[in-house]
Amino acid sequence: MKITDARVVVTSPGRNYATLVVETSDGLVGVGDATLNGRELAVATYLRDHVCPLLVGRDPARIEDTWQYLYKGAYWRRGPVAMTAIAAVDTALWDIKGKTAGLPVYELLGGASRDGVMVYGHADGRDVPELLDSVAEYLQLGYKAVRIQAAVPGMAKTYGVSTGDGQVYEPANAHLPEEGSWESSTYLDFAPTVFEAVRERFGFAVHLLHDVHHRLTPIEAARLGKALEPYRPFWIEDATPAEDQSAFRVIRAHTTTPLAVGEVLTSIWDVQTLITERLIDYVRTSVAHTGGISHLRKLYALGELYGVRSGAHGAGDLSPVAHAAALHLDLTIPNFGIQEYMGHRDPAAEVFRSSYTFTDGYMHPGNAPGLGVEFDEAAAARFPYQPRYLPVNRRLDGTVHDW
Ligand code: CS2
Ligand code: MG
Repeated sequence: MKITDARVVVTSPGRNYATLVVETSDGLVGVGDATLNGRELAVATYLRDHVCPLLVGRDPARIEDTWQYLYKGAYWRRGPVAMTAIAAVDTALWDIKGKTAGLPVYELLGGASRDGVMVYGHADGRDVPELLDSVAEYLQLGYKAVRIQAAVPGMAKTYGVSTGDGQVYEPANAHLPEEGSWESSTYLDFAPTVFEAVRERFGFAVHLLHDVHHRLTPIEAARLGKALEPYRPFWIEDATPAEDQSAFRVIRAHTTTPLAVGEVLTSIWDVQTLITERLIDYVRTSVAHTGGISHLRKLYALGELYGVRSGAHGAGDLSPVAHAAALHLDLTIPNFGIQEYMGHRDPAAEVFRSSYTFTDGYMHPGNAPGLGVEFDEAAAARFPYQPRYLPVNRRLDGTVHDW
């Protein structure tokens, strides 16, 4: 069997997605998510101009060889654009391999290690009462774990708080980057009160997660971790910018609150210190941005050696193809922790027809051969790309800050 065509489809059903479609001489089609929020066209170009021409004629069954060929053959290593492009190819080839074998991808990865994948949803509120109502909705749906984000009093906008349009929160919603404002001291005083209110209303049975979104200094993050200990968070995420791996030594020295990091990191080398020094408890790298199934399973295997569990990124800007691939991996690895599941804005389901299921707080990828996601190119053509950027954040004095 040979690859006969490889093409990138950029579409915008509810938000922009880039999808790689790989066709073979046996008539099989594999898909991979190539979406990088706010930089979708960069990955599309990397694939169209520098990768797809190299795929035609290759044996799609040689997944690892293709991964090494694309990674080492580029000479320039790592980074979100290249690793998202390689991830799209890798995922599409695993999809094809599953279809060739007539098996769901998880069976090719060693079979199920659990019956379902525990997921967490995104509860949010423009104030604490609205957040409490949002948490109640997720518990009603059967979620065992909920991320909690509330608007910080006095801040014009806060990350993670939807506008209340009833759709999945999408931060890349402007033709040019919107500018946000931020003050850590206000947030540091407010965050513990949010946890206190949620625990008071719902008790300790529900897992509570929180995303700091890269905004604190290491010692501020240590202070937050310590302040939240009485409320037993499942994790605080991205407490300080992830690329400063040694900064987590400072946080670790002050608090037992579990730490999750990794959604902006894109290779095993970028988390090597975090994992081998046990500086984190959950690694958030995603199948869509970390070189695909082949590379992420190696990263998880490293984590297994050091007691670090998976907590994969699963925001709405990772397409249903990426979510399906994540669930196949999540179902099999021994050190699974939790999977983010934000869902997707309408009308994404008109373009991506997925077979994964949600039941009482757990998900399953389904047993369709391959990934179990059908990509409808005719439907995709109805939703042309729209230039969209993530916000840029500034401190109150105007200094650019982490968003
Ligand atoms: C967030 C993401 O889900 C999360 O943990 O950090 O929603 C992130 O803001 C987006 O993926 C950025 O595109
Ligand atoms: Mg995050």
